[in-house]
Amino acid sequence: MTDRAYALFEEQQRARGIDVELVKQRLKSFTIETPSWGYGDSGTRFKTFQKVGVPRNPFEKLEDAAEVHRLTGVCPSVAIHIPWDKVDDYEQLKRHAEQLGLRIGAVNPNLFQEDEYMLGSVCNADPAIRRKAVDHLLECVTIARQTGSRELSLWIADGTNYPGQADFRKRKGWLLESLAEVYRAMPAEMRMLIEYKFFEPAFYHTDLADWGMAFNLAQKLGPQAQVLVDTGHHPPGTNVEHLVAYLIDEQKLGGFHFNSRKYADDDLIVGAINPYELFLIFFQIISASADQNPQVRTTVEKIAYMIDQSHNIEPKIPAMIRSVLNIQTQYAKALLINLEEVRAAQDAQDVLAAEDAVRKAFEMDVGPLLTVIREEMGLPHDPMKAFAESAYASKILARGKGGASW
Ligand code: LRH
Ligand code: MN
Ligand code: MN
Repeated sequence: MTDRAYALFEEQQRARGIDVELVKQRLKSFTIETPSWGYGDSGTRFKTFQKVGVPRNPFEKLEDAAEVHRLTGVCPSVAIHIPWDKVDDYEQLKRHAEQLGLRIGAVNPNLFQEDEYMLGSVCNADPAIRRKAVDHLLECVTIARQTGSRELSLWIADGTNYPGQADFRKRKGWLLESLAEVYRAMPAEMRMLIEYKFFEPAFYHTDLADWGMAFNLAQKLGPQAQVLVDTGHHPPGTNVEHLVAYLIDEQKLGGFHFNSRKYADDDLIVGAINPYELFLIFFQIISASADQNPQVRTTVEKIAYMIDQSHNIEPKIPAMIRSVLNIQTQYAKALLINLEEVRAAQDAQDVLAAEDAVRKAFEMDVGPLLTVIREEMGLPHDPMKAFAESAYASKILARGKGGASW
């Protein structure tokens, strides 16, 4: 059945002028980073449900991530969050990752869980608290060096709850001053990815509220600083694919935190709520990967695709596998857009033909293509089923309840 379905798929795509071999190659080399915190117990402000089999420490989180990589073949790196993944010896953590066929991905500092940060971290009016925050960021640069990580991924939770509570412009200055010190400490091959969010935990203003502010900051810091787009961090209605295209064109898109949102920063499984948005993001990326400007092409090549989800009610490893498969599905669909057809319709200013050239790829069934790719990569056809039947799924039950939160 698969063979026949794939043969038909290939024939149809060739007839549409799609280079199927190239599509397959691109899918095989498309990698997705999973977050250590997505394997731990996480919750809402109302409740964190404790699950059986959750990893008890950063080493076990890596083991779970390795299982996701073993079954999907495309998740060779894992993002860490400090201090959630604090260990005595980071070189040992690096070696553990390597032994599992993984590497440490982005290092995420945490400036939102200490009492002192209640009124801000790098934007706090108190210089001693700003110093503490910058020292933590510098510590994370060191951890990135020790673990072989190439990205320092920053989210600044600073903001205020009431008008007049603090001086916006002073805080803007402290933010730049603090990040500039960290930027100067980074080795040449390290990137600083700057993430923004429009609200939460503060509800009146957030110091780094949107992509424009992150972009401005990255411009001021220099070429090693880029913007990170977390798909859940925008007000409803935001045209995320547009800002993605804009940032790529400015060579300032550094990476993604993928997840789904219905309302705000819901952190649900990517592709579960609005798969068309994800598909349209990939359309912009794929379209820019054929840009005439080599710097735009290099920007696209370096995009870090990361998942950032908190699995509150879902079993953690299957939730991560589902997320990876959803991303792959939308990427595969976007690779089936005939860019020449889109261009011709745009040149002819034929609105309906242009929309059709994009949408019809979304409506195609890429199941047979993904099955064949998995077969060629020596992977299970159905990674979800393979995990459910795996020895690993039963083995981790011995960990019991009370694993690591985050
Ligand atoms: C903030 C955020 C950021 C954090 C992560 C746990 O909402 O998206 O990336 O590091 O969640
Ligand atoms: Mn995020
Ligand atoms: Mn978030």
